[in-house]
Amino acid sequence: MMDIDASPEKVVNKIRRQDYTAPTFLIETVNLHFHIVEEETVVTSILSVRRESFSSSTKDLVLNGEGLTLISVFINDTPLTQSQYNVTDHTLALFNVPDAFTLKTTVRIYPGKNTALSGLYKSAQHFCTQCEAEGFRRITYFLDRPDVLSLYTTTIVADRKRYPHLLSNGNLLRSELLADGYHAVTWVDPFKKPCYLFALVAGDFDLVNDTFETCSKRKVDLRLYVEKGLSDQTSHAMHALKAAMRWDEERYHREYDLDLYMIVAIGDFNMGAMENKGLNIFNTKYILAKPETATDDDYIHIASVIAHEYFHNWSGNRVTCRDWFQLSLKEGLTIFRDQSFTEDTISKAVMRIWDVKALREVQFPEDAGPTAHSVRPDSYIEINNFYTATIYNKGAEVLRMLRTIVGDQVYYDAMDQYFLCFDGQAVTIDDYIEVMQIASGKELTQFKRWYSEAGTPLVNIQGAYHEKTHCFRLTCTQSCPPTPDQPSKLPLHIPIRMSLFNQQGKKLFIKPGESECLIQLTDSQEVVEFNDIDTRPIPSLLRGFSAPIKLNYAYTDDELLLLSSCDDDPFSRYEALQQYLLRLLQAFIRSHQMKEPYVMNEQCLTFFSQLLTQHATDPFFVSELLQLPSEKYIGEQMHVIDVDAIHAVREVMLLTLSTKLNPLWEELYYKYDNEVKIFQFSANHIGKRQFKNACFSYLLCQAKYVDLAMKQFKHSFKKNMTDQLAALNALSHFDVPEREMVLQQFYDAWSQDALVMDKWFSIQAMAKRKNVVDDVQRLISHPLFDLKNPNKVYALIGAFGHRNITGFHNITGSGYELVCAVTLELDHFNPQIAARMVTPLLNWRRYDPIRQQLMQNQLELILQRNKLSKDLYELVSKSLQ
Ligand code: B3K
Ligand code: ZN
Repeated sequence: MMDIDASPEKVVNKIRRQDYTAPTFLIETVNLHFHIVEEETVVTSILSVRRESFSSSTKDLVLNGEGLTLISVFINDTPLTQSQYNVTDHTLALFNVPDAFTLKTTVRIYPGKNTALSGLYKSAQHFCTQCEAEGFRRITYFLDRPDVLSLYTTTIVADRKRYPHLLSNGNLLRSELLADGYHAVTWVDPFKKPCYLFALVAGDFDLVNDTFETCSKRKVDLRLYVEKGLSDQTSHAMHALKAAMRWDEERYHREYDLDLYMIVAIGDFNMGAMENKGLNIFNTKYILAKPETATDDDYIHIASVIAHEYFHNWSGNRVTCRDWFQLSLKEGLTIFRDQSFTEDTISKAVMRIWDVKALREVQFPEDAGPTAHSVRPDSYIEINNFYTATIYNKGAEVLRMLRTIVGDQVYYDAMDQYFLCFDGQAVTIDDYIEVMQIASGKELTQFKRWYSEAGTPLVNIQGAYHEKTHCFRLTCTQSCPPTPDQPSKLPLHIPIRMSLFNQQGKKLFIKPGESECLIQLTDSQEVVEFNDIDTRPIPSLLRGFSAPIKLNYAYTDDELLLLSSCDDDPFSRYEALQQYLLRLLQAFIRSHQMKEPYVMNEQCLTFFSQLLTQHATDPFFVSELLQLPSEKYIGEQMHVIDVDAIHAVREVMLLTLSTKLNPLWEELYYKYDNEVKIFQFSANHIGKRQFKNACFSYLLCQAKYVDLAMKQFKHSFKKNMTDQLAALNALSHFDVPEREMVLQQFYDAWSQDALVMDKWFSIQAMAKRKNVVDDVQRLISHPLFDLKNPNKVYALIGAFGHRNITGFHNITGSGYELVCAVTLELDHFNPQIAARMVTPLLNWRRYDPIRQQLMQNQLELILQRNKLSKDLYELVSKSLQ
């Protein structure tokens, strides 16, 4: 291993939370002028600057700026001489400035050459921006930090034919025609904002209009801009937007504040979307949908991202973050809000299960690995590395716990207070908790440890029933494993919702009239007693997944199966069955490793067949119950992740369920196929389709059903992407001529549709095939693959590295080599995407010695690269430390 002891701080700058100081200067107004021509853009900025703190020893103003060519700099209309300022790669320092002044700078930038997709860049023929976290400094010199809030006026000048739509934040002030076919448009944003929320778009789009009447009867124009010819794919997004606007009024009393809400869909975008004030910029993936090209999952994710960005208007924009360590203040809160929205509008049960699955498969491993960090981190090298599942999803879970602890009514009242108190300000997580504490009258000091301690807590609960006293006693012990820089942990405030069931599956009263209670753990060990319990009960613990923890309770198999059929909390019912299945799989894995035979028990088969008779009550929920624990989740429970054993036994279990219950799967498949013949986007139809395709995928464990898959492929062709993709996916794992045939047909039908082609790439990257690495390598050279387009990289390389466990971890190491080679290439031009690709390698210590060595070799290769980005350096060096 190479010497990486040369402390990272010396190599690159580490930013620490404790070093925060308030800005010495504020920028009250910002007047921007963009002159866009093909090869370059000239940006003139006029800032009214005021000294805020007189305590600083220096009279200089240091602005951030990256990759800018400075043309001129004036203070109060006087050009500065060389001795009055200094420019470096990252700053513009102005010496000895007055206490209040107007600063005018003019810079030249090259959006067409901006491949990092941060700042102002070109996507297809359009210009667009991405400023969060630190992209604004790539547009003009500025105090690029979220606690500098300013009023913006933006004028854009560009060729009228090529760029008929010139957009920025706020309301339109004027537009005028200029000489030589140019036009100028000026926007004014009446709300103060940090520069990360600035946006500009220039291009030729199809425009879809709608309106929304707010709760106080104001009319808001809704505008959706998409690539020419795609306006037939916008109705779902528009519908979701209006639903989200209404929901936020009703649930959180938040009304929209501008006359205009614009969304622009862009094909080249590093993330999902961005909440710029009044002008959201979206990845096309989270806007465009029609039944023949988008799956039900796509529809659901679109609604959730649309809602997420809309909700940011209050949680993020009106009340923003003081510094980037507070990122979860807006992201955790907004995820929690969008999760509640999809729970209310799609399915409470299934959305909760999906959210917990995502947390366990992505956030738990992150929290147990070398890049583990707390929800409010203490330091970072590259802030873009901190848009993580911990900040987003664990952050959301922390707020969900808070709501459980203070109660719904207090929570929503406190949220009103929060928005009222801090409107127009940049605040901290402490400020937020303070509001909750005052509103609830509850002491939340210990609860705040959730923000400072990394790692997933483990709660062991032991139950003891005393026949004589009719007392049921639970002994709860909490602990949390060490994480980087945090060798020992203090106990957390953990809310555990629970109920008791008797052996017949009947829910018991814990107190008169109450059948559920909330245990609030605060010590390392605590005992909770329930009296007057007639017979030994079965506890249903952590209902609704009331805390982001791992919980152990020594249930018998029968108890788990009883809860799986009787628990009235859908999450706990799902969880009981998952635990039962996990146990079976773990036993199979042990046998597999000892080269001993393993057989499926009858009890499980009987349970599944009974479950299948309950489809009618909620097919969507039942389709979730039918899912086996994922390979990732099983792996997470193992000390050394044995990818081959996990895959082998899981496949055996799927095949056994498939063959043993064959008639049932068939019967139900045809029944539901018939019921959803005509596509409808409704919770009811989605549920039925999910159920039908769950039956379908069990059938397709057997090669004899290839014909059925061909039939579904043919029937759904150009009609229904959910069914189409289910068929393509099923066929992609078989070595049969039909596989090539459908891949070709799919390609021929959709080669012009970039988003559908992403699916085509992903399906092949995720196939359970021995030579999948060769397929991925070959697809990298496919004419439609483009390393510069993030969606393509996520679709092919991301799907392979993150979602094809056996393919990526194949024992030759060729999967690792491929991903590392692509990562290094990406790092030359888009470090943010490179950092996303390298993550499946970071937890290398969890695997067997051979794989460990192979992964470590690749990581070292990356670290040896000259001119490595801060993004990759931070992740890889932490991983190797
Ligand atoms: N706030 C943006 C994420 C920006 C990521 C910058 N690397 C989208 C969102 O979370 O809503
Ligand atoms: Zn967000």
